[in-house]
Amino acid sequence: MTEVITQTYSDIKLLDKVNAEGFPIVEVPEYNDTRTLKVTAEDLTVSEPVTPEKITEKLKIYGGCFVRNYLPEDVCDQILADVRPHLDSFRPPGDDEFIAQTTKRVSGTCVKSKTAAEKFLAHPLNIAVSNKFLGKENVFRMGVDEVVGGYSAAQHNSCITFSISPGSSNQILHKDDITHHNIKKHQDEYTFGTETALGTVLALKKTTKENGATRFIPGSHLWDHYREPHDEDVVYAELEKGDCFFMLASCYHGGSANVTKDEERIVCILFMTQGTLRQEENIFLGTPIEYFKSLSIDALKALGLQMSQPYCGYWENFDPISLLKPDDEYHHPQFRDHYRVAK
Ligand SMILES: O=C(O)CCC(=O)C(=O)O
Ligand SMILES: [Fe+2]
Repeated sequence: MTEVITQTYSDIKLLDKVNAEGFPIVEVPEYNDTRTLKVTAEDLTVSEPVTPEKITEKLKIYGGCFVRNYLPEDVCDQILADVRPHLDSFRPPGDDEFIAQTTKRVSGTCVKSKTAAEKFLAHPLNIAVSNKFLGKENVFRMGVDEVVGGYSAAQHNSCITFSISPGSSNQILHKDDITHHNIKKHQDEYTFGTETALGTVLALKKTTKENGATRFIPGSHLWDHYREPHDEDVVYAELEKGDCFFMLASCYHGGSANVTKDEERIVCILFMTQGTLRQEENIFLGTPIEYFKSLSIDALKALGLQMSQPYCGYWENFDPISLLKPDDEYHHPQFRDHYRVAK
């Protein structure tokens, strides 16, 4: 059967060469954009009193924004106490260049910690800013004489607690909206409606450049899809416990090397997404897991229980089918193809 792909954006040129490791070498389209934003942490910090409008303004310009004293320290301590047993029993999801083996990731933090759900996810600033970037309001004709309005609020996308241990190296710079195949063209000014996710990074302990603070490239939310990210353009999201860093998912970022002897770098990263990025029917709530285990892999794939490449729809860091069908021959890579860009 021929595969039909209805939406695609891969205008790369195969050069008919492979490198020493066997990866095909490609040329990517020119992007002709060299803008860099040289900013300090102060430029990225909102003043008191913090309002959704002030955060929105910073995000439009820089793609990132610091909010100091976002949550009280005892709330952070409670979230950490709730996830600590899960960090202790963490199982790395296998060989993956993107997910370092020295980093522990506790996914589903908002179901493992009620405090995370009530205080971090439901934080009024998170809700207001997420709705500004991800909420949708539209009117629809219903028949001949009626027009109705509908509002789709932003919703939880993921909430992962990341622990980076001493000895870890820099995570590759990436955008988290690759999970939604969000393709952006160069923008001179930020355009609302181009975002599929918005993140908040909460420090559960003091986070420094030395112990692995998330680094990000200010302004990269306005870049062309193919522009390359360089480490010399990053700003480190250094945070005191309880501080928060807001970030659009279309910004390049990554966890960083932990060069300390004995400090754990621990943050909780929540992403919100558009309310419409889900299935119309919620068939998962209340359906016994045995039902899904009884289905064929083909039926499970069509129900959406196979992850969408890359990294969308995992359960506990694994593809749900590998958990539902542990005895079957099944492997679903995160990337269908892997190339090296010609230099
Ligand atoms: O650990 C961090 O600071 C960032 C992790 C991250 O961006 C990711 O795994 O997607
Ligand atoms: Fe990320």
